[in-house]
This record gives sequence, C-alpha cells and structure tokens, in this order.
Amino acid sequence: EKARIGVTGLAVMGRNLARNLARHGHPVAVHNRTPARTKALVEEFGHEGAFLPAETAEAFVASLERPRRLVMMVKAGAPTDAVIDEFAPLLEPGDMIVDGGNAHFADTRRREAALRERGVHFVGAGISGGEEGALHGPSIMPGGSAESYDALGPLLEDISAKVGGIPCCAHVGPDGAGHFVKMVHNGIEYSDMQLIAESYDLLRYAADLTPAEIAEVFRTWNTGRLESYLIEITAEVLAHTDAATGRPFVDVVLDQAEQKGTGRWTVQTALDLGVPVGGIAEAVFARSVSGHAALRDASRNLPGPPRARVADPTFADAVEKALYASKIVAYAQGFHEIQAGSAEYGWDIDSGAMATIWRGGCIIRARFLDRIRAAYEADPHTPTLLTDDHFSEAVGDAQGAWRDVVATAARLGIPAPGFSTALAYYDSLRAVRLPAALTQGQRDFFGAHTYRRVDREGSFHTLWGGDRTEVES
Ligand code: NBP
Repeated sequence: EKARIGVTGLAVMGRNLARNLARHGHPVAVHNRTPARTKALVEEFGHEGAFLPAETAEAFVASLERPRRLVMMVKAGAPTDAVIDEFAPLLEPGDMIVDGGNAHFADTRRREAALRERGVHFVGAGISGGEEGALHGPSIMPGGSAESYDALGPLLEDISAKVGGIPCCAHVGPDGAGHFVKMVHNGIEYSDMQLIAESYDLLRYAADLTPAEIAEVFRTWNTGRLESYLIEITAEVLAHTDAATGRPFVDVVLDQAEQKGTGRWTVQTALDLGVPVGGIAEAVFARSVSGHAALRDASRNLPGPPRARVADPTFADAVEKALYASKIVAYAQGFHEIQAGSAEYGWDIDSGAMATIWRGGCIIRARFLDRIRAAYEADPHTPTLLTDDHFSEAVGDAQGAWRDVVATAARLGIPAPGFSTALAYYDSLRAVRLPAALTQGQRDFFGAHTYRRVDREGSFHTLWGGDRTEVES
C-alpha cells in the first residue's frame, strides 16, 4: 500500500499535521532527518491511523502514490533549502512539494521558480494555529499552481478547521501568495495583540482595575463584537495567579516581548510596496521598545505628568470602542497590503476568501472576520475596509470614545502607540487637505524635486534661489 501524502520534518508541527492526516483516514508516509522522531511518532500514535515510516529519503519518496504529495515541516531558512535539495532529485514531473513552514514569500517565489524548471510543483503553504491547530485543524493558506491545488486542496481542506462547515483553507494564488498572506496574517496578529495590551494597560493604570477585574472585562467583551480567540486567551492569562508568589501571573512575567520575524517582514514588505501599515509597524516597534532594557533603565526618571486616574465608570466601554475602531484599522491596513502584494505579483488574491479561511484554526480567528468577508462580498474592489457601511458606521459611533481614550492616554502619560497611530491613520484618510503640500514645497526648495499643482496638469519647479518664478519641468 502506498501513502496518499507524506510529511517530512516531525517536530511538533509536522508530527501533529501527520497525525491529523492519519486521523482523517489518509495513509501518511512519515520521515525525519533524525529517524528517532519517526520511530517515536509511530510508537506513540501509530494506533491513530495508517502511518508508513521511512528512514531514508529514497524509501520515503518510494512509499508515496503518484503524483507524489510531499509536505515538509522543517525550520524555515537554510534547512528548507537543504530538504528541497535532498528531495527534488528523487521526484518526477507532476509531483508536489508543500512547504508548511514560515518561509519568507520571496524565498518561496525563488524555490517555486527553480522547481517549476524540473516540472515539480512547489506549494508554499501558510499554516496558522500552532501545534494545537496542526493537530485539530489549522487555517491553511496554500500558494502555488492551481493545478497543484486540484490535487492537494481536498486533502488540505479535509484536515483544516471548519466554520459553519466551510473549510479554513483555500487556494490563495500562484507561487509565494500563500506565504505572503500568512505573513500579513501574522502582522495583523501583532497589531491585534498590541491593541489588546494597550487596552489592558489603560484599564490597569488609568482606571486602576486589578488584573482579575480586567479579566472579567475581557470576558464580557468576548460575548460581543470583539469575540475572538485572542480576547478569550487574554482573559485566561489575566485571571491566572502565579503559584510560586501568589501574585497575578502578568506581574511576574518580564515585560520584554520577543518576536520571530514575520511581523518585521510584514512591515519591511509594506515599506517596499509603499503601503502604510502604521498599526502593524507600531506593534513591531512596541515589542522592540520593550526589549531595550538599558534604554528603558536610563529613561525611567524622565519627567511625566502627575499621577492621576480616570474616575469615569464608562471608561471600560470607551476602551472597548477604541479597541474595536483600532482593530478595524489594523485589518484595513493588512488587507491593503494583501491587495498591494496581489497587484504587484499578479496573484489575483480574493480578499473575502482570506477573511473566510481566517475565521477558524488560526490565532486571529474572530467573529469580526465574518464582517470582513461580507464587506468584500459587497464590494470586492473596495480600496479600504473603512468605507464599508458596517465598519464606517461602527467607527463613526466609536470615534468620540476613541479620541477620548487616546487623549486620556496622552494626558496620563500611558503609551498607546497602537491606538494613536490607528486614529492618526483614520484622520489622515479623512482629511480634505494634508500637509503633504508643504512637504512638496520643501522638497522643491532644497532639491528641485518639483511638484504638481491642483489646478493644472504637469510638473513644476519654483526658482527659489532666483526670482521665484515658476517653470514647468
Ligand atoms: P522547527 O522549526 O523547530 O524545526 C525542526 C525540524 O526541522 C526537525 O524535524 C528537524 O529535524 C528539521 N531540520 C532542521 Br532544524 N534542519 C534540517 C535539515 N538541514 N535537514 C532536514 N531537516 C532539518 O519545527 P516546528 O516548530 O515543528 O516548526 C516547523 C515549521 O513550521 C517552521 O518553519 C515553523 O516556523 C513553522 N510553524 C511553526 C508553528 C509553531 O507553533 N511551532 C506554527 C506555524 C508554523 P531533526 O529532528 O533531525 O533535527
């Protein structure tokens, strides 16, 4: 008997993905560079389904039915290239390699092009949901050729999360599109987490609530429009007490956030594409600031406002509104980046479908995504989610509270970079005139960079060093 699909790389993610496939009745070949992992998987979980263990790459490839479907779940970067180099010579035209790791989409584009030369389909698939998702149903974002999706889609959809019976897996687009969308998903995740962190911080230090009280606030929010996995786990973390000290868990954790790089990639890519994603950038920078221990130590005694608190009992409601409005901005910026990437690389990504496959399995799963799906259904080419009827109404209703929360944070000296930048983005989009006109004047003054006029076509330059007449250039 041959395996329908194979998984190589059996650390937490690969092992759980292989088990998920086996549990769904798909005979799965399993392989790992260090064979002990393969053995351990079959010994521990062999009863869950049909596993075909292989010690060598040759035996692994030979155990797959054709066209071969080979999923690799190894460390991103050089290990991914090493595994491709090992397997590609053993494959035949029509076979498929799926990279389920967190590869940079540019690497995926390079690998896809190289393997296409040999007739092998290379599918960069974003997989979100961590190890639990891999086992019980992740959100899967496969790129690569449409032809490869015909052969892989049914299997991947089968093991993905489902929401209302709809799989959280859809073909994203050619070559690196899947990894691109996974990258932006992670960027949005950074932004979402930062906004939640700021909400907590304001409730704690502006409204003087305890972590346990704030956990209750989040639990309440999780019954409404903010209902999501991240809000749910926030309540869990805030309600947790450290066993060793009896203190709130959140107070014994060092306040220096780490990162693995996908948030940074989202921002770097946005800069290359010229897409403003301030909310995501501030979230990445907020983690960066937190980690600069020496800088923070040196700055601790800088002057701030007198310590004060907010007595208003409706403050938590105001924070909920600020959070919802800022979250809409975060997603609007992320989807703008997806559309810009899609246009740049000719991927033709269906934004509504991306919102659909993020509804389950992944870290940013949320009720809210149904609204985004509906917004793209109503207008697939909308330049921004903010102008969707539902979202513009929601932000219109929230904006007073949103402004108050940002002002309160500024007045009390509590950093709220995510809320602030989201509001500034919103007001920038709304502005009838931006001071960019002045910027253009300065650029023309010092560098003769020229400007365009509101009343005539063409490029112009003012002779700033001479008689200040205007010349057309
Ligand atoms: P790791 O990222 O820790 O990678 C370990 C695996 O890579 C092992 O199977 C290891 O084999 C293999 N490997 C390495 Br390292 N170098 C290799 C080489 N040169 N040749 C062959 N195999 C090599 O595993 P993970 O945490 O399961 O994640 C797998 C992928 O999934 C990563 O790209 C990760 O970014 C992505 N991802 C992870 C999560 C998560 O929650 N952990 C979520 C979503 C995506 P060995 O056993 O012989 O050392």
